[in-house]
Amino acid sequence: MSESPVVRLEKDGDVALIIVNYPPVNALGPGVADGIVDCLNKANADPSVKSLVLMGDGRSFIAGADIRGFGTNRKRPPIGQRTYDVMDASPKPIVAAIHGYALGGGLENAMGCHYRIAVPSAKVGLPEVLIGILPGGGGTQRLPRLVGAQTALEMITSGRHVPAPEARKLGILDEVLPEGTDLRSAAVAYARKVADVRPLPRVRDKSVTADPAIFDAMRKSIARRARNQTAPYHCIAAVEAACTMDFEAGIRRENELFLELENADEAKALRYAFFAEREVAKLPDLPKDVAPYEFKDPAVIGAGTMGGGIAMSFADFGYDVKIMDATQEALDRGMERIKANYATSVKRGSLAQEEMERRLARIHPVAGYDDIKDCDVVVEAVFERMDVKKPVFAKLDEVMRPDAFLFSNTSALDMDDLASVTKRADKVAGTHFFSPANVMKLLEVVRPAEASPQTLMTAMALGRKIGKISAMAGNTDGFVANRSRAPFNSEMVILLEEGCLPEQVDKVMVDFGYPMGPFAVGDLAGLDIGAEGRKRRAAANPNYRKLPIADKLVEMGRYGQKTGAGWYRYEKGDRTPHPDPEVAAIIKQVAAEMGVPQKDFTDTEILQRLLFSSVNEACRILEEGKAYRASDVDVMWLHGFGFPRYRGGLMYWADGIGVKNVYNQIAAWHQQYGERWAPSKLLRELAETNTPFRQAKPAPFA
Ligand code: T1G
Repeated sequence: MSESPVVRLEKDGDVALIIVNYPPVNALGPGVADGIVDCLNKANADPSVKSLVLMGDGRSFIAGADIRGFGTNRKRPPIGQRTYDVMDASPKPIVAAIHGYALGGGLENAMGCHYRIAVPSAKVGLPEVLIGILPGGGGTQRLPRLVGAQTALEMITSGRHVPAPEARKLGILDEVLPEGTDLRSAAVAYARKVADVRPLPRVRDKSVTADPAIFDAMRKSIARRARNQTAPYHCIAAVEAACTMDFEAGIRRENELFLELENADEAKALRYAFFAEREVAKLPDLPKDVAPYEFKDPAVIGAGTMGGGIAMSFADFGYDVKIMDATQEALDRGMERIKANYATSVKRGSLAQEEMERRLARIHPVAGYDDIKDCDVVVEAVFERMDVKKPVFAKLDEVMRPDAFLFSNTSALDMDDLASVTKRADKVAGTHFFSPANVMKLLEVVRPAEASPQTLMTAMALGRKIGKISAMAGNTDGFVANRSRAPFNSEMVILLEEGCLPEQVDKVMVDFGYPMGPFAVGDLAGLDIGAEGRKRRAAANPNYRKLPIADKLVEMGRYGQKTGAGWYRYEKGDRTPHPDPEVAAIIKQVAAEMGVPQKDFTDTEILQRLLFSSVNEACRILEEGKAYRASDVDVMWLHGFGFPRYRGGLMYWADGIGVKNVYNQIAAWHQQYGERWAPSKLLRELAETNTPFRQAKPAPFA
C-alpha cells in the first residue's frame, strides 16, 4: 500500500483506508493534502476497492490547514486539483470517520466525502474567522448545502465548535456512533454498507436558497463584535454566493474572498494571537520531567464577588468545589450572588436551566476550615489586604493536608510575604483571576521565590482545566498584567488634567476596538477599588504621581455605577454612561488648582499616551525577568483587559508602529513630562538595534 510519512493507505478487504498521521492534531501540514490525493487516486485505480474511509491517527481527525503555512509562499494547489475536487470526482464512495476534531479544512475534507460519521465526543466546525480568514476549501459552499444558509452563517461567522450529536441533528453528520464503538471497524462496515449506493451523495449536488434578507440581518447582528474587521463580512459574502451562484462560481468567489484576507493585517494579528496563546503555556526554565498534580477536590475561601466567580469556574468545568467565608451571613450572601449570576445566564439563554442546576449542585458552601481540611487545593479570595490574608494563610497551612496547594487570588500583594507565614512555601503560588472570574479567561499565575516547579505547573494546569488561559507572572507589585496596565490607568487621568474629557478618551479607545472605554470600565469596577491601591502606593513611594481628579471623585462618593455616578452619570437602573457636566467642572477646577496648561489632543496622541506608557512598563517587566516573553504580555492584555484581538496584543501592536518610533515618542514625552516617561533600558536597547518587541530577550525569570 502507498506509504507517505504523513498519510498512509491501508486495506480492509474491499475497503481502502486513507489515514492521516501528522501529529499533534493532523493539521494539513506539508505533504498531507498531496498524500490524501495520492491515496485517493490509488484507491480509485484499484479494482478490488469498492469504497473508501478517510480518518486520522492519534487524537483527532483533521484540525484544518496548517496555520503556520499562512502568510508564507506555500504552494496552494489550484482549484480542480485540491483534495475536495478529487473527492468530488471519485467514482467510489468515501466515508469520513471523525474523532477528536474536524475543523476548518478538516471539516471541508469531510464534506468533500460522500458520508460523514463520528464518535459522540467529536467536534466539527469552521473556525477560520477566528484567525481572520474564511473557510477557503469549499466550506462556505458545502456547509450551507448541508445545514441551510442561516445555520451556516452562524457557524461560519462564530467559528464555534459543534459537538457531534448537534452536528448530526443539523445534517452535517450521517451518523453518530454509539459510545465506545471502535471508529475504524464501524467506518469500514459503513463504507461496505454504502459501497453500491448510487448516485453518490455529493454535497456539491445539493442546492441551497435563502431569503436575501438574512445576509444583511447577519451583517447587522455581528456589527458589534466584528467592528473594524473584514473576515466576518467576507464570510457572509461567501455564504451569500453559495445561495446565489452555481457551485463552481461560488467556489471561485470563495477563493477570491479568501485571497483578500490571508495576508491582511487582521489575519496576521489573529494568527499571532493564536500561537501566542499556545506559547504562554510553555515554561522553559522548569524541568520537563515534573508533571502538574492532578487536583480533584478544590476549595475556595472567601465568598465575595471574586471567590464566588472562582467557585463558579470550578463548577462550570465539572469540579465539586467547597466554598467558605468568615461568617454564615457572608457565605449566604455569596451563594445568593452565585445563584443570581447563573440565573442571569439562564435568562439570557446562554445556559440551560438543568445545566445551571448541575453546576449549582457542585458548589458546596461549608461552615469552616474543618470542612476543607481534606481538599487538595485551595484558592484564597478574601479581602485584598495583607493583614487579612496572612492569618487566613497561616490557618490554611495549619489545617490543610500536608500536600495541599495554597493559592491566592491576590491582584498585587507580595506572594513571598504571604508564603512566609506558612511552613509550605514550596506549595504556595498566586492564581490571580480577573473579574468577573467566571467569565474572564486570563489566569495570572504568580511565582513566589520558593514555589516548587510542581506547584507552578499545578497552578498553570488548574487554569487550563477550568477553561482559563494561564500565564506566568513574576512576584512584583501588580505582577505583570496590572503592573503593565498601571501607567495606562495614570495617564488616562493625567490627560484630563491637560484638557481631555473622559468621553473623549473612551471614544478613542472604543474606536480602537475596546468593547468599553477605560473610564466606563472604571465606573463598572468601582472607583473606590483603585483608590485603595493608589493610597498604598503613595504611602510606599513619596514620588508616586498622585491623581487628584480621581481622588476627588472618590472623596465625593462618586464610585461609579454602584453609586449612580462616577466619571459618568447613570440614570436609575440604567448602566448607560452619560457625560456629566459636574465632572467636567471638577476636572477644570482641579486642573486650574494644579496650574496645568490646557491643550487639544488628537486621537492618536490620546491612544499613544495610554498604550505607549504600558509598552514601556512591559519592557521594564521583561528586563527584570518577571515575564517569559513579550507575547505573554499580549496574551494577558487580550484576555485580561479586552485588548482588540485583531490587533494581536499590546506589544504586537507596538511593533506595527515600530520600536524606534515608540522609543522616540517616549523619549520626547520624557523631556516634556519628566521621570514617569523615562524610556526603559530594554526599550532603548531594542530601538538601538531595531529589534521588534516580539523578539526581545527577557532576563531569566526572577
Ligand atoms: N495549524 C498548525 N498548528 C496547529 C493547528 C493548525 N491548524 N492547530 C493546532 N496546532 C498546534 C498548536 O499550535 C499546538 O502546537 C498543538 O498543535 C496543540 O494545539 C483551508 C484555511 C484543534 C481545537 O483553526 O483550534 O483550515 O504549542 O494546544 O488545546 O478552509 O489546536 O504544541 O507547538 O491548541 O487540544 C482551521 C486550530 C485552520 C484549528 C486542539 N483550523 N486549532 O486544541 O491543542 S485554517 C483551526 C485549534 C483552515 C481551510 C482553512 C486547536 C484544537 P504546540 P492546542 P488543543
